[in-house]
This record gives sequence, C-alpha cells and structure tokens, in this order.
Amino acid sequence: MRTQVCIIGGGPSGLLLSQLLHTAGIEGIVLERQTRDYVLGRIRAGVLETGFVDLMRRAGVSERMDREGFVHDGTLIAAGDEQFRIDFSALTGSHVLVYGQTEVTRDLYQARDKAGGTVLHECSAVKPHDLDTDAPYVTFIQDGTVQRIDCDFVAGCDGFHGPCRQEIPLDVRREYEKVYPFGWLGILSETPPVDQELIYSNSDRGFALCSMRNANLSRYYIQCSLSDAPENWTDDAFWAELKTRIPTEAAERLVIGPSIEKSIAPLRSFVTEPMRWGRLFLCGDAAHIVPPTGAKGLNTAASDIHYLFEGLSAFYADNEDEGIEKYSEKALARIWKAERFSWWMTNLLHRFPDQSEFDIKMQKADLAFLRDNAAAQQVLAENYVGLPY
Ligand code: RFL
Ligand code: PHB
Repeated sequence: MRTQVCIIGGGPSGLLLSQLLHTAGIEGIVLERQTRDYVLGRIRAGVLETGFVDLMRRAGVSERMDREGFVHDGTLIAAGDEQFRIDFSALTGSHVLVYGQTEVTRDLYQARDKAGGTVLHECSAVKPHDLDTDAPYVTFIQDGTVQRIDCDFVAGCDGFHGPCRQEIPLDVRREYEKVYPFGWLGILSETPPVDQELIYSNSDRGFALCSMRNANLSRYYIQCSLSDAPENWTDDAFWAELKTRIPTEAAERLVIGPSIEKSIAPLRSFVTEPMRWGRLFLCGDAAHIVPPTGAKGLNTAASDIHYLFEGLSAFYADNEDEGIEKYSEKALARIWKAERFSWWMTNLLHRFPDQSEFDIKMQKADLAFLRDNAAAQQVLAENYVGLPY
C-alpha cells in the first residue's frame, strides 16, 4: 500500500488530521490498535476551546457539535463554602464549548466513513521505519498478515503509551515530567448537572469538579489516592464524598443516581522535545500530557494538528517546507504555556500529601487574590478559553 501521510493512532488527533488532510486533497491512512467501539467507549475530555471548534468546522465536521454543544461563558471556582465566577465572555470576549470527546470522535469517524477514508482497526505491531530518509514506511499486522505502507510522512498520533515517541533516538529526545501524588476518580451519571456551569472546588478534603455532557448527563470527579481503585468506591460513597467537597448550597441541590461509568485517571505533566524527527511528527498525547485540571489535553492536541496540517498543506500545494521544518518549535511554544496553566490550576486546587500549613495559606491567598482581582481573573480566563494558535 502507498499513501502520502501514514497516521498512527485513531484517537481525536489522528482522525482530525486525516479529515483535514482529506479536505486539502492529501491522502492519509489511519492505523488504530483498538476496535472502534473501544475507542468510542473512552470517556475523556468535555471542554473544547474555540480554536478546536473552528478546526472541526474547517474539517466540515461541526454540524452536530454546533447543534448539541453547550456554550459556557464562565466557570465557578469554589473554596469551601465560598464561590466566585470567572466570566469568560466579559474578560476575553470568548467562551468554551461543552461537547464530549466521545461525540467528537464519533463525528470524526462518521465523516471519515462518508468520505471513504481508510481507518484500519485492530492493527498490531505497528512500526515506522526509515524516518530519517525521504522514503519512510510503516509495517503492521492485521488479521495475522504483515502489511506495509510506504508514505511521505508519518504522524505519530498514538497517545501517551504509543510506540512513535520511542523512534526518536535518545541522544536527540528530551523528556520533562512531573507526576502528581494523586489521581481523579470520575463518574458519569444520567442525572441533571448540579449547575449550568462547571464548578472547580478546592476543599480541605481534596479537589472536586462538577462537569457535564448535556442536560441529563453529568460528569463528576474527586481527587483520590493513587492506591485507590474504582471498585473501592460504591456510588453512595462517591456521592457522599463529593457533597463534602462542594459548597453546601450546591450539595443540597445535587441530584444523585447510579453511575454508568467509573474510572481513575492519574495526573501527570509531560513534554517530549523535539516533536519532529526526520519525517515523523508527534501530535497530541504522544508528545505531551497535562493534568486535566485546566481542560487542555484535547485542546493542545488540536493545536498540534493545526500546525501540522498547515505545514503539510503548504508542502503539498507549494512545495514549501518551512511549516513542517518549524512544526516542533511552533507546537511546543503553545504547549509549554498550556503546561504552565494546567500545572498552576492543579497546584491551586488540590491537596498535596506533603503540603505544609504555610503551603495551604499560600493556596488560600492565591484563591482570594483571584476572587478579588480582575487582572488575575483575566489571566485565568484567557488561558482557559485558549491562547491563540
Ligand atoms: P488518544 O486519545 O490517547 O488516542 C491515541 C490513539 O492511538 C492508539 N494507539 C495505537 N494505534 C496503533 N498502534 C499502536 N501501537 C497504538 N498505541 C496507541 C490508541 O488506541 C488511541 O486510540 O490521544 P490523542 O488523539 O492525542 O487525544 C488526546 C486526548 O484524548 C486527551 O488529551 C484528552 O482526553 C485529555 N483530557 C481532556 N482534554 C481536554 O482538552 N479537555 C478536557 O476536559 C479533558 N478532560 C482528559 C480529560 C483526559 C482524561 N483522562 C482519562 C486521561 C479528563 C480525563 C479524565
Ligand atoms: C470533563 O467534563 O470531563 C472535564 C471538564 C473540565 C476539566 C476536566 C474534565 O478540567
């Protein structure tokens, strides 16, 4: 087989790239390790920046998102029983859209199917070769047969655990990592959200987040220990703990019900540099991870795809290679700012095991400053709605 861009990984990064390339008349083949149902079963992000939304529009995949997504003009920050609002619209003139990653992925799969795009599932032993030449290729096994795809470029959209990053030699690759000493226990429940907006809550018992997918689907998270397991938490125990961590008036109107999904995600900040090596480009979680506190993971994946798509379009349309040469530099400049924001939000809102009383006073002062200071609120708002591409 031959294609122009071989895309490894059929998550949102890989699918969005293949759909955008298609709109520019560039061929791509997506190789995914899992089944489609498995990919669609992963409950992850829920908050989209307008940059992401614009990219979905440009890819021609925005119809359902524009109809069903919820515009959020602000968010609530709580500390104990006190709560204040960050008004995105007033502070930035922008907003975010609440529309689940599952729905984004479903829409992208449908668009690829409609356009007759090739997404191969259940591919194992996927391995890129000759990435430092002009003629790279990718081998993999599907249905017990070894296959080969020759291509011009390889896009590594294979997530944090994928193999592409390891292809960059160790004497070139640098990795920066911070692992947080806690995780998030999340549940999805078919209940109306407790508020119209998200509530990020700092409490003495640890962080909590009240989020949502739609008018009858809520997503809640509580900070948990890394040694915890979802099976250790009954639904009743989860709801009881959540109620202790959010303002009393919110706890009193919280509608509870059975969970339809329950999982734990560890929290990590991670960046690999460079994001390009020869003809390989790393995109999304394959190159960087943020703790979910700033809702930036999927959104940073989208900005990578934007830069790579621009670079590849210019290469194929005008034989111009500056965009692909500068891909890593441009993507990383934005990534590090999202890393900083997510790290800051995480530090502001969580309880750390080794936090001293002084550290807690600092956190409270940071929250009080944010509550009272328009400039501090503007910094949060600009980062939350998304820095420009
Ligand atoms: P993905 O989604 O991990 O997709 C990678 C794909 O590659 C496949 N793969 C392989 N395919 C072929 N061969 C191999 N050897 C392969 N190895 C792996 C995998 O099966 C998979 O299908 O990465 P991608 O596309 O870069 O997308 C990144 C986003 O999924 C991620 O950043 C977000 O989910 C992060 N995130 C959030 N991001 C936001 O922007 N806003 C949010 O509100 C938000 N909330 C979250 C989140 C992530 C969470 N978890 C569970 C980590 C909330 C949570 C709880
Ligand atoms: C979510 O709805 O899953 C969500 C929302 C905001 C975050 C993280 C996750 O910061």
